Amino acid sequence: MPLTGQKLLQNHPQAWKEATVHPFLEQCQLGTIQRSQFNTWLVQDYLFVVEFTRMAARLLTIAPPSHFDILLDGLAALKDELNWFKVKATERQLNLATPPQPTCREYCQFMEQLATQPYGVQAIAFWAIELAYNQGWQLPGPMPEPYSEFADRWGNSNFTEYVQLLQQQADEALSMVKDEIQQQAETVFLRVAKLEQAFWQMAFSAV
Ligand code: HMH
Repeated sequence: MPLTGQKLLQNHPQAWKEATVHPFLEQCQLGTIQRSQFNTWLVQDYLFVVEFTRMAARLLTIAPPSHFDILLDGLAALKDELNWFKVKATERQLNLATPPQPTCREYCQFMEQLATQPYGVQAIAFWAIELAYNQGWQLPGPMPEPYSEFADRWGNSNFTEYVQLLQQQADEALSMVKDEIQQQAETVFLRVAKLEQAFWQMAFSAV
């Protein structure tokens, strides 16, 4: 039986819950998150998305042409997202030329070293990273201003559909690889879950 995205979620419900359910998101929904916490998340996530965009570009270089449509949609969405982050940072008078915090740096280094992995492993990581935000921003339920815009960016139905298509592509890639590569995909999935949890915690701990 080949490994699939669904199987990974079934195998690791606790790790995935910790990646997607966090007081940071719950307090956005309650409207009680502090400015410094939210702003820290915003700046660090911009830095993250810059590196995530490079990861998306690398994925394209090894993907089969039949996967280009979805990946190019993803890259176009990232172009829009990076510009949107700049607008949000300006509104909040935040400096995006801020050094990454250790957790952000660790996540970015993880994405960089994924380049050494086969396509199926990179595709699973890419899907898991997008799914984490898709579910994380949706799970608390409708968010009040000014957070609804953020929740909607990753929680909207088009994004949900995009993440499902990424899952299909990752599943397809994994269906053709040896057990050993499937093992690597599972390891990478768990690493994404841990790093997602740590990223929320980093922002939540900001003073
Ligand atoms: C930390 N994970 C993190 N930031 C994001 N923007 C996403 C996932 C989704 O792209």
